[in-house]
Amino acid sequence: MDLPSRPELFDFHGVSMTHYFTDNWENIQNFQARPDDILIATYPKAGTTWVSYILDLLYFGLTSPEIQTSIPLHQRVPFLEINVPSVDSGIDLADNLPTSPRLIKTHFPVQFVPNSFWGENCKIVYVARNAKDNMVSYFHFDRMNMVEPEPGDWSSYLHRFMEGKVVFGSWYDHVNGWWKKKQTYSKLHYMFYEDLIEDTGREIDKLCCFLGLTPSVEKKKKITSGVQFDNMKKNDIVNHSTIPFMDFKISPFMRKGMVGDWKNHFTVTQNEQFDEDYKKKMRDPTLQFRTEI
Ligand code: PPS
Repeated sequence: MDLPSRPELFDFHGVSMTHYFTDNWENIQNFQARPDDILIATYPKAGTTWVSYILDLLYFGLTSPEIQTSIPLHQRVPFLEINVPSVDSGIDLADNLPTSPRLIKTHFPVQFVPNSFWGENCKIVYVARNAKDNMVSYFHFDRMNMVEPEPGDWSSYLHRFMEGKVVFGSWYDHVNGWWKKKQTYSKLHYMFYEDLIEDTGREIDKLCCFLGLTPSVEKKKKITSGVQFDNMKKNDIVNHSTIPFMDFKISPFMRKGMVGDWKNHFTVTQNEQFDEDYKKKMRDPTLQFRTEI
C-alpha cells in the first residue's frame, strides 16, 4: 500500500490546517448530526482516545463485547474531518455507524464544528490537557505519523507550537474557544486530562452524571480498570497499532500517558520563554491548567 505523503501546513479560515482535514470541508460542514450523537472534541493529543474508549465502554461495553474485541476504536468512534487516502473517511464512517448513540471525534476549534451539532443540541465532551505536556505529545506524534507535517527539531517545534503553526492551529485559541462556548452551551462537559490521571473513577462519575448514565458499581470498576494506560497500551483495538501511516518504531501512540513529561523536554530557558508567552495568551483566570499533580 502506498503511504500518504507528509502534507504542508496552510492557513484555513485563520487556523493552520493540512489538506487531509479540509479536502472534505463541504461534506463535513453539511454533516447531519442526530440529537443523540455525542461529539468528543479535543485539541490533538489531549486524551481523545482515552475518553473515546471510556464512552465506548459506558455505552456499548456490555451489550456488544464481541465488537469491542474485533473492530478498532478509531472505526467505532470516527474522526469526523479526516480524509486520508487508503482509509475510510471520517464522514463515511460516521454516516454508516450502526450504533445509537453515535460517538464522533473531532479536533476542530469550536468555530469549525458543523452547525447541525448545535442545531440538534448534541451533547459534547471536550477534553483539554496542559499546554506543555500536550505539545510534547504532539511533537512525538508528528514524528511518527506520516500524515502530519514534518515536526523538525524540538526547539523549532516549540516555537511553532507557541505561534499556533501546527495542525488545528493554536492550542491557546482552541482551549479558550471551547471554554467560552461552555458559558452559553449547556450540553458541553469540559474535562481535563490531569483530572483523569488524578482520579479516573471520579471523572467517570462526572461524565456519567453529564450523560445521564447510571452504570453499576461492578461495571464502573471494570471500565476504570480497562482504561488504565497500561491496559490500553497493550490493547490493539484501542492503541492505534492497526493504522498504516503511523510508525511505532519511531514512537508509540500510547507513549507515556503522564503529567509532567514536559520536564524531560524543556530547557530552563525554553520554559521561561514559554511561561512568559503563556501569561500573555491565557488571560482568563477561570481557565486553569495543572502542569504537575
Ligand atoms: S489523538 O491522536 O489526538 O487522538 O491523541 P489523543 O488520544 O488525544 O492523545 C494521546 C495521548 O493520550 C495518552 N493516553 C493516555 N494517558 C493516560 N491514560 C490513558 N489511558 C491514556 N490513553 C491515551 C497517550 O499516551 C498520549 O499521550 P503521551 O503523552 O504522548 O503518552
